[in-house]
Parts: sequence; structure tokens; C-alpha cells
Amino acid sequence: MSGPSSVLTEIDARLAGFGLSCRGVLRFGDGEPAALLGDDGPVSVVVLVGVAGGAMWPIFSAWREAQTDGGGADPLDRWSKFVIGDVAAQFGASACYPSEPPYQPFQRWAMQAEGLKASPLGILIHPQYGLWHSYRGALLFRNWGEEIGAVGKAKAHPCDRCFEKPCLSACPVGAVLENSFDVARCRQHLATVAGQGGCMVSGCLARNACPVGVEHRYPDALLRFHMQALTLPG
Ligand code: B12
Ligand code: SF4
Ligand code: SF4
Repeated sequence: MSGPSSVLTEIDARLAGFGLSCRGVLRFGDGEPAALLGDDGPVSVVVLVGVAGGAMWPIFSAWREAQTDGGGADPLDRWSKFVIGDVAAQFGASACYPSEPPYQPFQRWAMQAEGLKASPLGILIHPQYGLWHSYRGALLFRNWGEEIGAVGKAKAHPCDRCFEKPCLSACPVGAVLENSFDVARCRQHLATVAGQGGCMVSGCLARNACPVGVEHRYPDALLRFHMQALTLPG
């Protein structure tokens, strides 16, 4: 994270209250074409907002319990829009979200901004947080001229030093192969008694098999929440 007075530090402090953080910054311009998102003109700076570990879970859960409709069909997306949209407005930015079509290239942005690389599972691995991190949104700054601050980039890729690659042998139905993920096969297994009692209860066994960042593993309730979302059609 950058110096104490940077805009990014202020944004990060607001996000921290919700268990979220600034994950990385992309600057467009100076030879790089500006990102075109929506109809409001080119975006010059994108700040990735994400989750690293399970800090947001109790905050999100309390919000959800306070909603008369339980947060609706996609409560985490709704909460993310509520929180990140508000922070964006406070800093004169707009926002976009990973699950909102047309899908913005969050993983490509994260590779560029945080220096992360894909694990054999397809999701990006972080040297500190392992597979226990994700993105909840991005703040979009248009015509941003001043310095915003910076987030340190990963220097090492954990999978390069992992010779056993336990993530590739842990799936009971072989849905995870190096560089490909058989979504239909995974979903079929999740619908069985074994899947309901296994991955659906304690999370994807392939993701759980990775030894990196285990101390940041999501709480079981959050894993169950994500697994339920994975079984929805679409
Ligand atoms: C559609 C989608 C799915 C679909 C299909 C995914 C698939 N594997 O085919 C389903 C519903 C099955 C799914 C499942 C999951 N997903 Co998903 N998914 C998405 C979503 C919404 C869109 C992906 C997309 O099409 N992007 C559009 C393209 C253009 O974006 P892109 O960044 O440029 O794409 C690059 C990357 O995808 C990268 N890439 C992808 N796989 C690989 C593999 C290798 C080897 C390499 C080198 C690169 C690479 O290359 C692309 C080109 O640069 C993204 C959010 C987003 N907006 O990206 C989340 C996202 C990718 N999913 C995410 C997660 C965590 C999951 C799950 C683990 C969820 C869970 N149960 O906990 C599972 C399992 C994923 C798996 N093993 O692949 C996270 C990944 C975070 C991370 N650490 O990287 C994302 C970013 C959402 C988020 N909120 O953070 N997902
Ligand atoms: S188990 Fe090894 S290869 Fe698989 S994601 Fe973790 S570090 Fe990478
Ligand atoms: S959730 Fe279970 S079935 Fe699906 S890929 Fe992970 S280990 Fe395999």
C-alpha cells in the first residue's frame, strides 16, 4: 500500500470497515488505450476491490440478516453493490462488478495489477492468500490526472515451486484438469449424495487441497454459500 496520505489509503480505510480491501491499481493512458466501460467516456484508473480471507463474512451476514427479504436472490452481489457503490460515490468514481454482464476481465486486470498468475484450477493464486481471495468490484475513475497510490505486486508464483500439485488429484470425479475445469461434471457430482455430504459442506476439495495460505481459508459457512451458488444453472 502507498504513503499515508494517498487517495488509495483513504479508499482502503473505508473498505476495511466492510472486510474488503484495494487489491490493485491499473492506469490507462501513456501509450495504453483507455478502458471503455459503459457510456460515460474512457476510464483512466481502475482500482480493484476484493476479499482476501474471510473478514467480510460476518459483516455481510449481519447485513443480510437485517434485510427483510434476506438479501434477495444474489445477496453477496447486492451487498457488494451497496458497499462499493457507496465508496465509489464518495470518491467521485463509478463502479463495476465481476458478476455483472458484460463480464469485465477481472482476472486479466488482477494479473496485470497484482502480478498474479492462474493456478491449475483456473482461479488466480496469491502468494500470501493462496486460493482464498476474490474480487467484489472495481472503482472506475474517468479523466483521473493525479497520483492515486499503489499496491505492491506479487513477486513469486507459488505453483512454480509446488511439484506435487495436490489440487489436481483431489477432485473425486476428475473435474479439475490442468488448465481446464469441467463445470458440468462438477455440478453432476455436487447433486449426488456424496457431493452433498462432501464438497457442498466443506467446499471444493481441489481448492481445499492447496497448501498455500491455509490460514486465510474462508469460513465453512462462506464456502457453503459459494458452493450453493455454483450449483445454480447458468
Ligand atoms: C463465468 C464465471 C464462472 C463460471 C465458469 C468459470 C469457468 N472456469 O469456466 C462458473 C460459474 C462455473 C464459475 C465457477 C467458479 N468461479 Co468463477 N467466475 C466467472 C466470471 C463471472 C466470469 C469469467 C469470464 O468469463 N470473464 C471474462 C473474461 C474476458 O475475463 P478475463 O479476466 O480476461 O479472463 C481471463 C481469465 O479467465 C484467465 N483465465 C481463466 N482461466 C485460466 C486458466 C489459465 C491456466 C490461465 C493462464 C488463465 C486463465 O484468462 C482469461 C483471459 O485473459 C468471473 C468474474 C469475471 N468478471 O471475470 C468469476 C471468477 C473467475 N470466478 C471466481 C471463482 C472464485 C470461482 C469458483 C472457485 C467459485 C466457488 N465455488 O468458490 C468456481 C470454480 C472456478 C474454476 N475452477 O474454474 C473468481 C476467481 C477469483 C480468483 N482468485 O481468480 C472470479 C474472478 C469472481 C470473483 N468474484 O472474484 N465461475
Ligand atoms: S496445490 Fe500447488 S499447484 Fe495447486 S494451486 Fe496450490 S500451489 Fe498451485
Ligand atoms: S467442487 Fe468438488 S466436484 Fe467440483 S471441482 Fe471441486 S472437488 Fe471437484
